[in-house]
Amino acid sequence: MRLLHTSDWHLGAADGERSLNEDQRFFIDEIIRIIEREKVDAVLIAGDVYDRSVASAEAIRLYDDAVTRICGDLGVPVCIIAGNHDGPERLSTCSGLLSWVGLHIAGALTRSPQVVSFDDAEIFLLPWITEEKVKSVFPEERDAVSGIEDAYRVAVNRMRAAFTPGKRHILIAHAFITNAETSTSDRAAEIGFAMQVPVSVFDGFDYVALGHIHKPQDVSPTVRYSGTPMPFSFGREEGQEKSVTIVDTQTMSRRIVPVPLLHRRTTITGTFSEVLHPTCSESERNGYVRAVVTDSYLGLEALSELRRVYPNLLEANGRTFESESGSVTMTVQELERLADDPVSVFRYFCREELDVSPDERLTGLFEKAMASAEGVQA
Ligand SMILES: [Mn+2]
Repeated sequence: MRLLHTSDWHLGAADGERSLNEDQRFFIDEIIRIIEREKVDAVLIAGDVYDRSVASAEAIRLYDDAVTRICGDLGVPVCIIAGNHDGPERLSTCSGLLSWVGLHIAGALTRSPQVVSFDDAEIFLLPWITEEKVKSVFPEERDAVSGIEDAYRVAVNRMRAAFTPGKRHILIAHAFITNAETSTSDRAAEIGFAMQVPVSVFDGFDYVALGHIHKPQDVSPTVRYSGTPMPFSFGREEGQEKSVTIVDTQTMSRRIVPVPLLHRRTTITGTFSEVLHPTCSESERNGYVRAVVTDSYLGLEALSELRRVYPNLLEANGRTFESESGSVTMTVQELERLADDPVSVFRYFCREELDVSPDERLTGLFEKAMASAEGVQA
């Protein structure tokens, strides 16, 4: 059978105040097109379906639409595990009932392995776990578990003991494997070494479909991160091609199928004049842009000039007065918010143009002047 492995959809994610719903709707359509074109028999989503444990209404609509089309319209089963961003109970609402129609969801760890059986393959579902979770589900193992690696060994050993001989054994998991390469949007990766597990905990499976790390990569010949279907950060993720992985359980060969993006992500660096006259492609200019201006301070006028060139500008970074070499990053929303609050504009002006931080007396005088100007207008 042909399995499509994807992960980290982070439905409901935003960049600052910019909603990414449109981008997420776009990649869902693309993935559905790939499922049809590649004649996929089952879809594996390896955690972080949602960006937050209490998902927004719009995020739930996206999810509902995606699984209804895949499971319902196409009749292709979907196996989902909860990642660290998902609310396990919310994600797995009615999971017993939904498995009747081919939507298999593992929200929280259970004592007996959660497994979906197909003709030639068994798919084991291991949701995001912590050391404490494993100790509470398997109290008899309490003394044997010290650290996350032990916790994984306990959970995965139960699965290996349940293998049906003669079938392929596939695992879906959401974990930080030692030496995996991270991106800026891998927030959980910052938790550090205590959360990392060696790849050897997954020995014995024919394929491990991982989620959690956003860059697509092989961790071992049988263990792979599919990566996210779209970039969520500037920096290292800008150059990554996003994709899904298709695994053939007969040959255990796999193919990486690129997922096109609605908006690319690009950092444009240069003097203000260079940034205003970019040499980048149209798709980069019209995508999500971070402008890094090396020779001037950015105010509202500069921002509106930048926006004329970059319709989807998300971040602007300019020089600061505080130190000669320093720079200050502001999201577009922060700069826009300045426009709604005259006192903030005044403070910004004093800092940027006069190199002083206005004290209370000065801001008080400004407010008085504002009030009297408004009085004149009224
Ligand atoms: Mn995660």
